Amino acid sequence: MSNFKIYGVPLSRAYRTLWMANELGLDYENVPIHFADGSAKTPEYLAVNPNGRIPAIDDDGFKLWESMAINLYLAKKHDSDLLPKTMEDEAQAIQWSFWAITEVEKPALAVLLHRFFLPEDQRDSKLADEGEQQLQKPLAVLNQRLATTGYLVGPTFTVADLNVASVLSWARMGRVDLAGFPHVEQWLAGCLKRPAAVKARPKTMAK
Ligand SMILES: N[C@@H](CCC(=O)N[C@@H](CS)C(=O)NCC(=O)O)C(=O)O
Repeated sequence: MSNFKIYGVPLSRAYRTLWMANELGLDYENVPIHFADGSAKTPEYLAVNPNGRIPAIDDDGFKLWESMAINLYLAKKHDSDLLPKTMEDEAQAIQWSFWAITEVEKPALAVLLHRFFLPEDQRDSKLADEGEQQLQKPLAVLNQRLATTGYLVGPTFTVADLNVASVLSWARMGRVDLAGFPHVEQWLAGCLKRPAAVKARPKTMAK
């Protein structure tokens, strides 16, 4: 049994953590806490994450929650190439991670829920379309960035790419039209087919 635990089923934001752990080649135990079956609200789990949400980790007694913070911590702890090395580049990785959560996640979730995740009779196409509309501005910002650099920080894949691509995977599952954002389309496809990302994917959705 590993002394590094990742709490959360792959069909959740825990996918982000699992992807990172796979990139780093870490030995981990994936504890299948689910967001919808009450297991995230037990006293035992609330002692790990008092918010009752997934993901969270227990790294040899050190408990941490919030998916972006977990990935930044893991990249830094393992002194990986996934963490940009200068202070400025590291700050940019943090910037893009915050940006994914504040500018992209909410509309991407609306699209995911109302085109993919919810049972058909609970979907509202208006909410999905509004989500896609709200994504246009951040997608343009991302497209412009990728046009000049290929990746978000410097010339190689880093935690910034992982964090942003994992959030944008929802937009892809929700069939957001990326044709107007060719750099995003190419970059996202490349990120999501990395072996570590494929390994992290929920088995029911593997394709
Ligand atoms: N900002 C948090 C959000 C975590 C979150 O909302 N996770 C969902 C599953 S993807 C959850 O646990 N939902 C259960 C609930 O809100 O009660 C993060 O990025 O880790």
